[in-house]
Amino acid sequence: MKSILENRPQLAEQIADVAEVAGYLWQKGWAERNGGNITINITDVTDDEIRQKPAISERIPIGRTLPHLKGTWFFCKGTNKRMRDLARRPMENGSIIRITDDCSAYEIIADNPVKPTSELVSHLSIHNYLIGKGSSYKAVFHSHPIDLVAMTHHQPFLKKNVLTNILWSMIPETRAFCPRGLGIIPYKLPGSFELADATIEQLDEYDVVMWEKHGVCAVGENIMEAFDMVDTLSKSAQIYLTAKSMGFEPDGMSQSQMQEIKEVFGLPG
Ligand code: 2HA
Ligand code: ZN
Repeated sequence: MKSILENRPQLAEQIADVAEVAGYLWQKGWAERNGGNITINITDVTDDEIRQKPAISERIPIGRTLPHLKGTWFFCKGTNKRMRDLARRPMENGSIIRITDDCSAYEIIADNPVKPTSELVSHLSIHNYLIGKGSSYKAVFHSHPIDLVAMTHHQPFLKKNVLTNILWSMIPETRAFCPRGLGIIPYKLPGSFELADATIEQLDEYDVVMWEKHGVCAVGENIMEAFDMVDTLSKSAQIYLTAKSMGFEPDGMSQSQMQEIKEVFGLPG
């Protein structure tokens, strides 16, 4: 069977990046079994032929209407598919969908009728929010980073910006490359509208949010950028945990040292 990626180098490159990141998520132990999901808005790299492609699935309701998704296409990891399989065979473990014109449903158009991720309502609600505010961000991913999730099992860390400050203070790079910090969402049912809406609220302020006792959700210009932010935060979490396991509370950089980085790097916030 001919893949939609054939003779479409830009689309193929984006899917290759998703596959590369899927491999990292598996190698890092952040994506057990079917854990985690990735969606990217590929509308910019569609062509007339893609836009006219007939559906290969029925029309599947999203469960809500997302008006900013009119005329958009996404690549999505499949529900119940393994991240490690997405890494090796992205078009067998994910699919390309098009949002229907009434913005309340989607149809799969290629390559295989693989139903998208169980967190699709969160992902599409986030894409709808990003487009609505004029953002150029195209990638959303969710995974289960061990160190960061462990830190959400401690109530004092869940107060606003407590984790952000601990993680920023572990290494200058985290302050510099994750300048908006880390939002926190109290536990909510996976795949629920409540989780989707709470995530959107936090994305107004943060590019990376923790779902308490579950995982991380990050957005970025592209999938590599979104992954790099979580990877940097996870590095900080590991430094914190390593210091604790050596028997001491890490000092952390001071507020004035972090302020200096903010000024020198011209960081937002
Ligand atoms: O897709 O991680 O939160 C599997 C999940 C749901
Ligand atoms: Zn999850």
